[in-house]
Amino acid sequence: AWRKHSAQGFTTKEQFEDEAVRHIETTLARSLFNCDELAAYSGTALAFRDRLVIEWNRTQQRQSFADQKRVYYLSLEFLMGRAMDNAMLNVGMKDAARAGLNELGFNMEDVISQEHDAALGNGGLGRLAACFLDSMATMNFPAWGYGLRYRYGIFKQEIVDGFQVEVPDYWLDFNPWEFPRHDVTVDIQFYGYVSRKTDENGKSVAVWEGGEIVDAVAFDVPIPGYGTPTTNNLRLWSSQASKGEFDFQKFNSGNYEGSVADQQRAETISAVLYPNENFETGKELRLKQQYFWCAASLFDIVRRFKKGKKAWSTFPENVAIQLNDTHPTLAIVELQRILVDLEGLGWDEAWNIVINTFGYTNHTVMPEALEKWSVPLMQNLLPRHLQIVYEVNARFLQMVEKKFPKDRDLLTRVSIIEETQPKMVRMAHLATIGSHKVNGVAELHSDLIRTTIFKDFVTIYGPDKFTNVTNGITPRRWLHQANPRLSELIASKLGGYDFLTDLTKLNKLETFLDDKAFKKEWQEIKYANKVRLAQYIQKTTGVSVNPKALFDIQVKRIHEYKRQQLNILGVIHRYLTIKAMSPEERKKLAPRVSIFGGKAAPGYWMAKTIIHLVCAVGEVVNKDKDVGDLLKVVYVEDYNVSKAEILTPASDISEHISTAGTEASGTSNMKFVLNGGLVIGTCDGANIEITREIGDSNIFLFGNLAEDVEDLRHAHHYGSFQLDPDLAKVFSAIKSGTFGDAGRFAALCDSITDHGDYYLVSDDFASYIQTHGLIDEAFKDQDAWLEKCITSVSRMGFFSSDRCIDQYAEEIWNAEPLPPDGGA
Ligand code: 26Q
Repeated sequence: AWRKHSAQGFTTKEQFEDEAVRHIETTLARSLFNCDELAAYSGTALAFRDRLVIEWNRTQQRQSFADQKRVYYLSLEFLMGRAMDNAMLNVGMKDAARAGLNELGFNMEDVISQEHDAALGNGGLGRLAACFLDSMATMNFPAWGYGLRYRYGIFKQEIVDGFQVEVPDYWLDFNPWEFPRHDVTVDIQFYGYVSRKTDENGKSVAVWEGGEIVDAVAFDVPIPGYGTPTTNNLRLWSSQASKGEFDFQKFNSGNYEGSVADQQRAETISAVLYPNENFETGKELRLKQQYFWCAASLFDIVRRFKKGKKAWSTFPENVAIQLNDTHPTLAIVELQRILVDLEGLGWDEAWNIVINTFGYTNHTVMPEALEKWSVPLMQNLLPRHLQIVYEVNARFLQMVEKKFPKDRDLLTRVSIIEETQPKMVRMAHLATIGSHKVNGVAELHSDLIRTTIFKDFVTIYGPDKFTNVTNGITPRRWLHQANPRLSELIASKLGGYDFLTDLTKLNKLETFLDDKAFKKEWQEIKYANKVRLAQYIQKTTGVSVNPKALFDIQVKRIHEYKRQQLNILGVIHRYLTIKAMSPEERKKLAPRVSIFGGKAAPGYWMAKTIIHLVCAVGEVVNKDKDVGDLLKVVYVEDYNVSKAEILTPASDISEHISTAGTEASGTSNMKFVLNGGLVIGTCDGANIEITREIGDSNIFLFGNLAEDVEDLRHAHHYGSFQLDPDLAKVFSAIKSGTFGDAGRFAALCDSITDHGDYYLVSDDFASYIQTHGLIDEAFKDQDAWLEKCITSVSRMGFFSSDRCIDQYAEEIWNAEPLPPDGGA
C-alpha cells in the first residue's frame, strides 16, 4: 500500500522502459544501439535506485525527527552479495521490469547476474551482518551499519590445475548502490604523542598531538526493508589523504612525489579486506583499519547525538552499539577518550556511559582466532588509547582484587594485558569489560564461552552479563530470492507471503503432508533446482552430473576445524567401496554427486592441500568407467553469496561436520534446511537447535560430543593412537598414488596419523561412514525423504534473523521499532 505514495518512478512496464532507457542514454551516456546486458542491468538498477532513494531520505528524516534510540551495528565485514533483486523485491514492480526487459530483448535472470557481488566479507560473520541489516530495516528499527569500503573485497578464487589461485576482486568500477558523501569527512589521527595540559578549570587533561591525519570519507548504501518503506543506511568509510595543510606544504614546496606517496599510503588503509577467517595475524595495517573505522563511526554517532542537545548521561538511552566480534573493540576506548579528553567528563561517569552503550558478540572460542595486539605496536600507533586501556585495566583489576582478595592467578588470567614478551592486549577481555552484555551465537557456543574463555568473568560479573542469541538468516534472500518457486508454492498453500515476515507461519505446511499434488510440485521444484545446478556445473567444470543423483554439498570457508578433509576422505572410501563391488552390487547403490566449494585463506597451506585433494580425487573418479554416475566429485570455483543462491536450493544433503565444539553456530545449515535439504552434521553450533526444532528423525547426526573432545585429544598424545581401519585403507590408496603424486598430500595424512589428529577425523570416521550409509538407504524411499524435507521446512521458523533481531532489541539494545505512519 505504501508504494502508491511514492513521489516518483514507474508503475507500468512502459514507464519502466522509459526510465531505464532514459538512464542508459543520459546517466550512462550510452546509445541504445549497443545496449548489452550490462547496460540493461545498469539502466534497471538506476530506475529502481531512484525509487529507493526517495524512501531512504524520508526514513532518515523520520528517524531524525523521532530521535528515539538508534542501533549501530559495527562490523568489519558486510557480505551483501547482489543488491538489485533485493531492491526489486522490496520496492515492488519486479514484474513490470521483467516485462519491460523482455520487450527490450533481455531476460531478467541474465540481467540480474550482471551485477558484481559486494563481497566485503569472508564468510559467516560478514553474511550475518548483512542478514541483520535486512531484518532491522524490515522490522523498522532505526538502525545503521558501519563498515569499511574496501576497494578490493574477498579475492576471487580460480582453480588452476587443481590449485587455488587468488585474483583481486576490484568491484567498484560501476556501483550504483553507493553514494559518496564528500561532505561527511572525518579527520583520523595516528601515531604522535600524549602530553598533559591544564584546562581553564585547572583540571589536567591528556592531549594527543602530532602524528599523521588521514581522512575518512563516508559512502552510503541504502538498505531497504521488505514490505515497509523503511530504508536504513549502511555507512562505509573510505580512506583518503588529508586535505589539511600538512600535504599542501609538501606539495607546494615541490615535493610532488612525496605528496603522492602520502596519498597512496592513506588510501592503503581501506584498500583490501583481510582474507583470513577465524585466524588472527597481528598486522599493523589491520589495527589501522580497525581504528580508522571505529574513530570515524564514533565521531559520526557522537555528532548525531550532540544535535539533540541532551545530557551526556542519556547517551545510552539514545545509542546502542553492537560489536560484531572483537574487531571494533577500539570503539570502546575511543568513546571513553571522546568523553574524558574532549568533552571533559569524569572518568567514572564516562565509563558508565561506555558500558551501557556497548554490547559484544563473540563468534569463536578457538585460541588462534582470539584477537591480541602487541603493546609496543599499539603504543606507537595509538599512544593515548593504550594509556586508556591501562587505566581501564588498573581499575578493573582493583575491583576484582577487592571482590576476590589475594587471588593473584585470577588477576593474571583476567587482565586485559597478557604478560608475555612482548606484552599483548587481549581484545576479548577489553570487549567484555567495556560492554554490558556479551553474547554467543548458538546455545552450545554460549555455554562454551561461559565455561571456557569467559569463565572467570562469569565469576566476577555473575551469569547475567553472558547470554545467547542464536543466529538466524533472512528468509527474503534465502528463501524467496534464492528459491522463488518454492516460496510461491508455500505462499499458495499458506494463503500469501506473510511467512516472509513471520517465518513461524511455515508450521502450517505440516497440514499438507498428505496433499499429493503439493508434494509432487515440491519434488519437481527441488529437481528443477538440481537441474539448474547441474547445468551450471557442466558449463563451469565440464563435468556431467545426473540431476537424479543424491546431491551432497559442503560449501563454506576451507578450514581444518570444518573438516572438509573428513568429507573427501569419506568420498575416497566410497570410491574404494564401489571399485571393490561386483556390477550387480553396484546396481543397488544410490548415485551421488559430492559437491565442494569454498575459499582457503591465501597463507593457509593445509586448507589449500585439502582443496587440491578434492580436485585430484575428482580427476580420477569422474573419469572412471567402473564408477559412472555412481559417484561424481565436483569443486565449484569461487564460492560466494551469488553461488550460494544457486547451490542452497539444490541440495539433498548438506554437510556441517565440524569437530564438536569448534563451529560457533554455522548459518548455511539453516539456509539448506529452509530450502528443503537435509543435513548430515555433528552435535555442534546451531545444528543442535536445528535438531531440537525439526526433530532428531529429520537430521543425520554423528560423531563425538563436545564434552569428550578434550579427553580424546589427550588420549591421542598419551595413550596409543589407533587409526580407524577404514581410514587406514583410504590412506594406503592415497599413498600408493591413486590420486597422483602422494607427496602433495603427505602433510594432510600426517596431521592425522602422526601429529595428534587434533580435529578427531579418525575418531569420527566410522560414525561418519555409517551415517552416510543411512543416508543412502533413506534416499531410496523418496516419499519418506520428501516428508522429512517438508516437515523440516515447516519447523524452521525459529531461524529467521527477524527473531534474532527481536531478541537483540529486547535483551541487549532496549530499542523499539519506528513504524512509518500509514505503514504497511
Ligand atoms: C581477525 C584478525 C585479523 C584478521 C582477520 C580476523 C578475522 C576475520 C574474520 C577473524 C574472524 C573472522 C570471521 C569469523 C567468522 O566468520 N565466524 C563465524 O561467524 C558465524 C556467524 O556468527 C558463525 O556462524 C560461524 O560459526 C563462525 O565461524
